[in-house]
Amino acid sequence: MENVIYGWWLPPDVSTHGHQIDFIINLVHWFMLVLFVGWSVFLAVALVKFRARPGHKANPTGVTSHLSTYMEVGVAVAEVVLLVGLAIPTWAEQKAAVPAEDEVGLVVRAVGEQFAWNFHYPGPDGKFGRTAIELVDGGNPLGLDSSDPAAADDITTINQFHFPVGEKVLLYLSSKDVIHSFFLPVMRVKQDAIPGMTVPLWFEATETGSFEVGCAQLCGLGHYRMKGYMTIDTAESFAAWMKEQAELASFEDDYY
Ligand SMILES: [Cu+2]
Repeated sequence: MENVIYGWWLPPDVSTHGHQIDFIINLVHWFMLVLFVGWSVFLAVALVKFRARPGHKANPTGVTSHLSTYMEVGVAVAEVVLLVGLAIPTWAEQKAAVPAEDEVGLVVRAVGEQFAWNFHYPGPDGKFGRTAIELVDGGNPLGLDSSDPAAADDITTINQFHFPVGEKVLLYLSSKDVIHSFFLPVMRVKQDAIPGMTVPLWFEATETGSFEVGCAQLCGLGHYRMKGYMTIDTAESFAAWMKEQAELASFEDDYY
């Protein structure tokens, strides 16, 4: 899928779990439409039926049957079913049951900052190098400690997030400064990035393509330009991109 143009409804869904979220969003919207029409009709009928008119005084008592009470109880029951039967199980599956690192195809870190997304890949050794806040500077936005052997093959990018299709991705989310919100619209992923906390997320893509990474939390004056690029690759193109990034990193090491 290339060059997605968002339509009037939800963006395309290229995730394995997104249909559950879309189902709830659609169901709640239809439910709200029914409620809106129902209450609007009720209001119009009450206004006309109980109004003051020649020969009649306005009737402030209104409806005396118990029908509206039963309807309100019905609405409350439907809302409980939505929450307990649908929303909580969907949430639990996605947020509480996070797969272990050896069950996923890729482990990656994402760190928000004013106003960019930094990504940190552990490289072929599968180990993230040490990072330290005092090492953060313009050329090293994640504060990667180059004296740590595990850091030697690590890849870091700014606003470029690649991952392979058809494999689970485990992402550790954090923030360097203020609260941001990591938003992958087409993956149906949105999670606050909170300084001092590392929040695990997981997802799996069903299609390749180029999409956007947004920040869904007003995080400062530059919030509007806090935008990254997400590329869902085939396994081969992901490996090629990793190799390219590694070459770029070693070139930069030699150069500077
Ligand atoms: Cu932000």
